[in-house]
Amino acid sequence: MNFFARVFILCILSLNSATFPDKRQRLYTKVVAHDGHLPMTSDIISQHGNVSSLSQCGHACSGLSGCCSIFYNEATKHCLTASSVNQHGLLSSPGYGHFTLRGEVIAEGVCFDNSIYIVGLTKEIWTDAQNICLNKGAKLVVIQNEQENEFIRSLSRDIGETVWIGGTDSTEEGRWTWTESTDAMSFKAWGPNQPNNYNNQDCLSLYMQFDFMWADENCLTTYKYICEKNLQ
Ligand SMILES: [Ca+2]
Ligand SMILES: [Ca+2]
Repeated sequence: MNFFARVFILCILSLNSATFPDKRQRLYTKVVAHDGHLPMTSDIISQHGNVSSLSQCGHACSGLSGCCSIFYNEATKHCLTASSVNQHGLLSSPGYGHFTLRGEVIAEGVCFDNSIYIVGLTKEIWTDAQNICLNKGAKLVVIQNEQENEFIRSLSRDIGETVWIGGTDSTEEGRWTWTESTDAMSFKAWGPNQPNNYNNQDCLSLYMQFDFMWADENCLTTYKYICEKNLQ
């Protein structure tokens, strides 16, 4: 192959890599229940006209801090980027499809209330699960209220087995904290007769046999786990 042919091929290759920059680009899943509606103004991050495709609209979201949802109108080519959008407070506006982030290709994740939840599908002891989350820029889930607890329970039902979340009483027996804080937990959702510290259990799980109510478990048991990454 002569020199000019090589230069030509190199140019084509670099053009391709510019057009398709990253295999880790985000995946979007259509939110059927929200079709034909727009988010409240306070949830909108940016608006774009003349956006040629859904994936271009998704591209606008990928670079934006806090972006978790896109609204795209095929007919008008209008694209809205938004934070996580829950069902309430949507304005009716025909023609728009609502799509929500499902995380990056390497990790299945779902958005809820300004966090991305990433499911760890390997079974790990609690500290290893936490370290894997930290390496993704996340942490084991911190559950702050009933709504988040119900969301994480439904995610766990999809996983179908007990999962680790981010609570522990390893520092002081019976005093449960989230790993990011030394404060005692305020919201709790223990299963029946839990925590019982059976054979010194210091790590928090959503326990399948209790329909994913909370149970203390031995930290060296291996379970799947859920990481949480805050979007704000
Ligand atoms: Ca304990
Ligand atoms: Ca227990």
